Amino acid sequence: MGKTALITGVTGQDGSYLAELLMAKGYTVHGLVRRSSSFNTERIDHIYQGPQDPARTLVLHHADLTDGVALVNLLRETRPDEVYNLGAQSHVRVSFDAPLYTGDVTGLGTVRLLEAIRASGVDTRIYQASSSEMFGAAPPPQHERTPFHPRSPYGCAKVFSYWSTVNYREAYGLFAVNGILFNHESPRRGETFVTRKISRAVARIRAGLQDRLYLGNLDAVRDWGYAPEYVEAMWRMLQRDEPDDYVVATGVPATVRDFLEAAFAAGGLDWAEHVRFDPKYERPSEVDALVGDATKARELLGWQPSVHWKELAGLMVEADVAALDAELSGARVRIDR
Ligand code: NDP
Ligand code: GDR
Repeated sequence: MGKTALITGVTGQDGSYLAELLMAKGYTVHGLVRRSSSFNTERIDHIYQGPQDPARTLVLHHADLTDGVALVNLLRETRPDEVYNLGAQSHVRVSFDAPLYTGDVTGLGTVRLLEAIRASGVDTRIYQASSSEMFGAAPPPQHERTPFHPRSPYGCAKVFSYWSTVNYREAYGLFAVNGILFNHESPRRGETFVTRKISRAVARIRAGLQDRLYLGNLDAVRDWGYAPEYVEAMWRMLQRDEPDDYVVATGVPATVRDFLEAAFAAGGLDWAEHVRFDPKYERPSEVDALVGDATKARELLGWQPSVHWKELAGLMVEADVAALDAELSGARVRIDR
């Protein structure tokens, strides 16, 4: 019998890559999908199997991280060997506009899930999607022992979730781990995060559908990796003999301006001709520089990234150009990279 996993946030960037990875390893994957008035399963449509398929290995369930009873019921019903908590209000800028909602989903949602594990009595392991945003103002390079100094409601909620995960490990002996992941991107990245906003704009400017791109702070330094490689690290953390916390990062810094320049160059464009500043995209408090030291993940998980920011910019532009070309030529496109 293969293993069973439950993924919250299965419809998101990471959830979709993780579901693919686990299914390829022979897992049956249960995905938590929240109710939406329009379809929100685009990233997993290509691996979806209908409820009538007797051999299906991806099963979707409606629930929500704000609904603790639904989480208990879901745990009892699916009895997973592994739980991956990727669900979150994950947009940092939006968290300033919706701080309570962000705290509820991104912070308390984790405790609801941890309590659901306890209440259901299911013997399982849990991965918590912690973030480099927890380091916030702490200077780089950041590693597992760097003190947290979050700079947004999102970062604060993630710190709460981080410590709750550690606390359930210490208090109840739960196999609970934190992956402290630095920014990771892909052609499936949400369209309002800066890398994807840029790669989509390059494709649209080339096609004559858009002329200007409005951005905020171009000086921020980030450590951008490739999402499919990062979900592999999540899985490896749950295969260890002991639960622990790990930084996952490339260690290679770049500014938003660097990424912008590389992406526009990949599309044969000069960014300065098209990009304009809009203060709307600035944050009330910014995280200036995140650069991770993933030595522990390399040594204990044997994990190493191979894709860095410049190559990432190129592959994201290539994917958005191809997707737009196909869309404009009338074909239906599936983002399956
Ligand atoms: P996405 O924003 O792409 O996906 C977030 C997922 O959470 C979506 O499936 C979303 O559903 C779901 N979700 C939102 N609200 C709720 C809710 N109330 N109940 C249940 N599910 C909900 O994020 P990523 O895939 O990029 O990131 C995955 C996780 O990793 C997140 O927790 C994020 O904060 C964290 N993280 C991400 C990093 C990155 O660089 N990508 C770095 C470090 C941490 P829907 O599709 O319906 O919106
Ligand atoms: P981040 O990613 O905040 O690091 O959080 P995002 O891509 O939103 O911002 C990165 C940097 O770019 C600057 N920026 C802009 N950002 C956006 N979104 N839109 C703009 O127009 C723009 N202009 C400049 C930002 O100020 C920032 O400095 C991501 C999310 O995936 C989190 O969930 C995750 O935890 C962290 O990465 C690690």
